[in-house]
Amino acid sequence: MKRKFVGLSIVGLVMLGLTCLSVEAAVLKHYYTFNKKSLKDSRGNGADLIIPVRLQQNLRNDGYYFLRPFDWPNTDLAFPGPALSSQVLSSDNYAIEIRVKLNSSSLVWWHKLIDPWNLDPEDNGLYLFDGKLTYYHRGLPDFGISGLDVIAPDTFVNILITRDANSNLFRAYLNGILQFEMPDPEGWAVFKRGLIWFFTDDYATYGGELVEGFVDWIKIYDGPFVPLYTP
Ligand SMILES: [Ca+2]
Ligand SMILES: [Ca+2]
Repeated sequence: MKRKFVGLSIVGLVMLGLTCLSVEAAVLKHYYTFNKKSLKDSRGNGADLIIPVRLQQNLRNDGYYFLRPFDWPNTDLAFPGPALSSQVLSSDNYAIEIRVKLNSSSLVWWHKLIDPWNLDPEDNGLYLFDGKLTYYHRGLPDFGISGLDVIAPDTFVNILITRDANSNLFRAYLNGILQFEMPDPEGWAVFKRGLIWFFTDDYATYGGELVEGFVDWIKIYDGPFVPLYTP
């Protein structure tokens, strides 16, 4: 009995050790705070965020309102952004964390949160579907893979997505709780087309899936991790 207890303890310690390692293995490489209306990486490691000049009026001292432009779908304003060069992160092994508030209108039907393929007409990406985190790509059933929890409107939430290059697993977390896990052997969630777009949809669905809300910050890590925080 004692032997068994010791054995379990060692297993427990190893598991704890692995968990800690996996957390420590992911390093925060880029941190976009938007503070003082800055689009720069506060870690000094990366490219600036890109937002059309005329939409920079939606910057505040603590964040950015991503809103459907009033004269959408005119030219550059059809893509409110922000966008970011995909060079700033490992394309297939990463974590991206955002703190956002979402408008109630974005919690009904489809609205795209992150587009990994530079607005490719494939329409691939991380969406909200009826207020739940959802991944859509054409290899999936029509309604993609959805998470568990419906996001509350006008309330700050923490959204974390991770992709593990070893397992090819993509995971999405809401306020630290795993929402879904998606096998991704084909690399739909690999950032490989120049720009990553936040809060912007492509024209495959005529811009009707633009999302509206406010972003406090965006963090980019050099690898996946399991969140340990609580909201
Ligand atoms: Ca779309
Ligand atoms: Ca901020």
